[in-house]
Amino acid sequence: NTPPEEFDWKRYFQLDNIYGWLEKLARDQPDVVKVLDMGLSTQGLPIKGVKLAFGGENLTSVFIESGIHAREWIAPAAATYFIDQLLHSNDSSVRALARSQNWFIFPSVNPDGYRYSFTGDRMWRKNRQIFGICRGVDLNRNFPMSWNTTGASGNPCKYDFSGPAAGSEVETQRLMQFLETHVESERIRTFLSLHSYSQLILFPYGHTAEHVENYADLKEIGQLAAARIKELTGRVYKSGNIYETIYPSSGGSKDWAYSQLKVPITFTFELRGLPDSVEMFILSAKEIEPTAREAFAAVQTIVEEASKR
Ligand code: ING
Ligand code: ZN
Repeated sequence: NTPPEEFDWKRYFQLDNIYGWLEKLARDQPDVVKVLDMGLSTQGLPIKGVKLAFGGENLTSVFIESGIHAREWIAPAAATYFIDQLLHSNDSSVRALARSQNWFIFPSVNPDGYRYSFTGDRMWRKNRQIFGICRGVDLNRNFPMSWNTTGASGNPCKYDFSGPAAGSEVETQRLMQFLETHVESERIRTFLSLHSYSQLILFPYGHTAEHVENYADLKEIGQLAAARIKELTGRVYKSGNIYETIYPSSGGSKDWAYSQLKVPITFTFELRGLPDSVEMFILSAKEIEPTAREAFAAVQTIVEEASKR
């Protein structure tokens, strides 16, 4: 096992290494970093994350969920980069950003799937729940928001199986419970989820082409975030609602957070690569740092812009 001192953004790390690093951050800066545990996965792994709080009264919070799909390894890697920047960047605008919010960041909310993508099948996406001869629920189709209406399968052998019922999976339940119990007390006003690939900055809805009430704001913020990335690394990201920009899909975490919990600013990132390129889910480790860096700049834009509205 890699000692947490050797954690970096030059290669992909397994769950134990990520958790070991989070624990070390909390030991190093106990006044700022708290390790949180949402509870156990289907196979009994803890779902750990951190709360970063530099102090300050009545701050709003940003919640970041990552790794809900196992094979999208860049997502947990980017989440850990965000944590590192928020704690250690010397850039004054990043320091101000870090202090302007409390941060809840969970790098791997599907730990069973993530582990299996290292030990069994690199292209695994779902959790590892057993259904006869097939396994796994697509956790990003399992939330109780227009559950199983479009862009999801009722077949447990398919990659987008929505589960036997809305909210059936313990990983979904842990995430919902954490958010339900913290959304008001911690004033969570921004919800972000990290995925790959496609270079998109997506907002609700996924189940209908109907525009959300604050569509104009989300569209504008998303476009500013994409412009920030273009300026920083030259990469082209597009922004829009899920339904019209990527594909119809139901039961996603962000649609649930937006509709049921009324979190007004919700985005899903689809990080690097592009469809039909050489690198899609299997993104070279050399890409971790630039991908995470551009995504973090986009997060900064989103949080700063949202606070003006
Ligand atoms: N894409 C997302 C997926 O779950 C998405 C797109 C995002 C759908 C948010 C619904 C909500 O299919 C990938 N690559 O996983
Ligand atoms: Zn995904």
